[in-house]
Amino acid sequence: MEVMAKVLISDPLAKEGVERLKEEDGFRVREAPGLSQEELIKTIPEYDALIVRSETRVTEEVIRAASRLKIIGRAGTGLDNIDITSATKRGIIVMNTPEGNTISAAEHTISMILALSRNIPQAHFSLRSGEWNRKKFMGTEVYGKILGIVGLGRVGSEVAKRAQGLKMRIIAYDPFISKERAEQLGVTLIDLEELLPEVDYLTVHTPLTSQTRNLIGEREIALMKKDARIINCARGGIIQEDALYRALKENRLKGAALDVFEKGKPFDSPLLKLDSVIITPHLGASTEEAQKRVALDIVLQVIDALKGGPLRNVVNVLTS
Ligand code: 9EZ
Repeated sequence: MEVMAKVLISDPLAKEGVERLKEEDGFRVREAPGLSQEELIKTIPEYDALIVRSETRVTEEVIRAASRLKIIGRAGTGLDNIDITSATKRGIIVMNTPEGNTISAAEHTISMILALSRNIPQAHFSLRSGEWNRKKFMGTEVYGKILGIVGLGRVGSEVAKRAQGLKMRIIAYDPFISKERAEQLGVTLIDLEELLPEVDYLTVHTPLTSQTRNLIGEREIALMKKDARIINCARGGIIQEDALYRALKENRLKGAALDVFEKGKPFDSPLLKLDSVIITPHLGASTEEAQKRVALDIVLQVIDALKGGPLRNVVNVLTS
């Protein structure tokens, strides 16, 4: 059969997705992880679709060169590496896979809540260095504690269900969620300013938008209890790092667990030097199951779109 569509996969993609794409009649697939920007610009004119994860930088220059490109598919959620505005101007559809990561993100959040409560990373490295210090790492139970969830969408609601299994009490702030939905989940909806003084743990699960950037800043932290802990496994920048650092430094918060940072990689952040902070390098979606799921999801979405079928999880609004 003649080639109807050429698809470039420019980041490592789980084989479940790649194989499904190669099985598709009339599709020619090239896997080229680690292309330089220059190589990408040179080769992109051949392709009808581009599939990426988080590494490939789909810049304005790439998009300008992409004369046949109809679709950019992101296996995963974050879109920081794609110039959506440029794609939209050229009429290129950008889609992601917001569902496949959900369970992994929720599980990572629960892991962070427990690791923070029991000082697991700190104790691990203490024992490794030859100390046997049981007093220093005295923890707290999560049983009966209040978990505040800001953003009760896909991930936030899965966190709520799991935290209920740990017998935590859950309150949430989300201006876009109905009372009925919250009630269904056994969660009490409450305004942010009323939530903050109540919580023992605060976890955020919103997208990063102009409304959610710095949503938790100096003023909000000041409303919290001094022994409260903060978790961000969602998007860097929802919690203002400066304000968080100052609060931890001055013992106005008990601890923080971060999987995401204001500036991608946090090597210069003073937060890294605080014993009350535990960190992971954006591992929320880094599970075999999530990577298989998002690879297959994006491939099926791109196949449908190229065949003129349904468009799913499009993130840009194309006008005429
Ligand atoms: C904002 C949000 C949730 C929220 C959720 C979604 C665009 N957006 N914003 C503030 N989907 C909680 C607090």
